[in-house]
Amino acid sequence: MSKMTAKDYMERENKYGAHNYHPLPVVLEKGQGVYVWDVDGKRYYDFLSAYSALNQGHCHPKIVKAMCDQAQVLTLTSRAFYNNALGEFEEYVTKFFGYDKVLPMNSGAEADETALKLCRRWGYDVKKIKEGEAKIIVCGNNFHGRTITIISMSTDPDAFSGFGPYTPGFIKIPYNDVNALEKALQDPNVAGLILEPIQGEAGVFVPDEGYLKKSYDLCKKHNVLFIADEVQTGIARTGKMLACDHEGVRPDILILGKAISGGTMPISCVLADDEIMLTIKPGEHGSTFGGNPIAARVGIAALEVVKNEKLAENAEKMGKIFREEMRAINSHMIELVRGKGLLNAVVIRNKPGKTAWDVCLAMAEKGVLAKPTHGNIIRFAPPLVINEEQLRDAVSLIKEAFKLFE
Ligand code: IF1
Repeated sequence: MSKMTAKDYMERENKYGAHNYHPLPVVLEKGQGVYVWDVDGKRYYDFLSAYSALNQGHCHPKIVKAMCDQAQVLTLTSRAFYNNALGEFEEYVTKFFGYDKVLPMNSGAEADETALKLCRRWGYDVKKIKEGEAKIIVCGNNFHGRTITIISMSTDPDAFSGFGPYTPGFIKIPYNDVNALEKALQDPNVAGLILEPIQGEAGVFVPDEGYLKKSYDLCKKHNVLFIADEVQTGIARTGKMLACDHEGVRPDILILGKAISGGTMPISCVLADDEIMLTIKPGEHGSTFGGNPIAARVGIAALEVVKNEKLAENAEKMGKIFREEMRAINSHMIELVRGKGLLNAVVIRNKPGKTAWDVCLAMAEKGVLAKPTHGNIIRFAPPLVINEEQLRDAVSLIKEAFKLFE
């Protein structure tokens, strides 16, 4: 049997796998730290980090060890019984972020759904909204996952078209618009506001300074829960442990996913204080794998790495260098560079044959992996363990790629 080529791998996926993605034509087989290698042995800088799930870098030894050690002993009990690992994670993560309790799930979407259920239940039990009338305010250009209820919140036809009928109970307002929020909050049936502190999928859209704090204060004024989806912006990605930390905002419900596992397995969770968390009673919510022993050990290890390796500080420092270097590129293709910490994006002036996709193909050729969103925006999000030498080397390769279009 001759060695499979990259083309063979891609054709096999195309034949047997659903076509719900359009990947870059790169077939990876190994990852370590900031690097990945394809099946032909070519090395790349990973500047996507699986959409910020790999903040600690590929295959971090401490996290992989925690995973492998626990996998030899006890992988899953379900929540029908206690086990000796979950409580340790629950204590660690609630103290790490400063909340009374945590509800562990698996995917980010599941954590968002959990937050929506908690918000509605709090609305009925605590705010005394009439049963079935609770509303949740969402922001235009949001991305919170792919379930039917979550796409019911979406304003992106690519996300919701052809999947109706939709879940009711959402009020859509423009992002980064405090006046629109104030107006929507006049409705006494509003139970919560859910938003991303920086809109990732929208193309790393950073709201005005003070937007989060003003939104939080308005929610408190109207007895409405402020729910932060930090699945992508959390775990040190934006230069602080949480993106909300940039404005000193403490969400009533905090949603985490992706890098809370260091990109090893699906781990997500929702954090809240007792008044909110205890509105869900035994048997009213759950998941087979939510909070499993491997996830418990991996979650602790992944957060310890973030703290011990000071990844938030590094993201802040490296992000500043990255934006400075990218803004210095004198290319007619670059409209603007924006971001916070190591969550950045470059907006491209697409022209035929000179689109964001073409740039990503050229960067892959040079040894840097990134992918466009919304056609003309390239998101750059390397693992937060990247050092200055690696960052500057990657930037020089990115510059070479842009030069090809001059
Ligand atoms: C895809 C996007 C990013 C998220 C926020 C919840 C979730 C996500 C803020 C759901 C997930 C992923 C999903 C993945 C690509 C990626 C993505 F382009 F889709 F929108 F990152 F921007 N909240 N984002 O970003 O978490 O259920 O995936 O674990 O669906 O293509 P999940």
